[in-house]
Amino acid sequence: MRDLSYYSVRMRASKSKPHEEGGKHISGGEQLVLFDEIRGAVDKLLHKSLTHSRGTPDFAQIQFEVVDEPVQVISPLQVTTHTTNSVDEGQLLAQNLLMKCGVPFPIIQKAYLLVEEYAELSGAILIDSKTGQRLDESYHNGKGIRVSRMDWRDENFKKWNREIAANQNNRLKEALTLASKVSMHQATVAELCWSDDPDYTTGYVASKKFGYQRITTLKQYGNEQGCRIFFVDSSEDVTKYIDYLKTNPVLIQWEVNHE
Ligand code: PML
Ligand code: MG
Ligand code: MG
Ligand code: MG
Repeated sequence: MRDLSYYSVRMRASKSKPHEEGGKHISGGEQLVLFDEIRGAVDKLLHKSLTHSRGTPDFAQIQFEVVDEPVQVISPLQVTTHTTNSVDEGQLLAQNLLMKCGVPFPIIQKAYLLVEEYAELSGAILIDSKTGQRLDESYHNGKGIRVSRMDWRDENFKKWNREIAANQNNRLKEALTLASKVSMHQATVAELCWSDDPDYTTGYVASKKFGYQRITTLKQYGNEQGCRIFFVDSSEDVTKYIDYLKTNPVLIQWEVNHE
């Protein structure tokens, strides 16, 4: 009988040393595939790790494991793109969008201080949207939370891309997949993200209510400091929230009800 289980395939690559010994993060990647697709997924992730604008890795790990829980299928967030002409304009817009999502301005200011402090983390920082306190410090030695076990199957993504997104790139696919999984959880108030890749200045503010709001200039070209922050409703159980982010398998599917 054909094995219909899903497998989580993950990659992380770093330079100088492995991440846990303080090496520079180069690249990470997630796939959620069927058994017959594992080889192709490993190949894609290997290619990603070896051809990255943050540098050539000298450490990489690619692993797969079967996923026991049922896979949840969700729609991608709706995407809106704002073309901005400067980092100041982009950042101001990001802050306004965060406030619209219900994050008070003083908390946003606190979050930006943490961004400076933790710009080298490869995982996401969780911040209490009411107090600005960091919530994930006691997990994973404070190295940030890696959202895992999510994907968007190529065929469905290509269809969405053709009909909705006008030729977007793989980065949008990966970021929108992650943001859609994250914003699904009721503890997420909003996510703020921009890339740590020096050649990519687009980032976004995402939330269930306002969707995936892309902003084309959130940093200067050439800058390697990235940001991924989840503003969290801390009246929810944070340990369970982190478990959801790390372990609940999610597939994105456009037009879930029409296929
Ligand atoms: C990343 O590079 O990991 C984050 C990219 C965020 C923006 C992707 C996009 O919408 O183009
Ligand atoms: Mg993928
Ligand atoms: Mg990156
Ligand atoms: Mg779980």
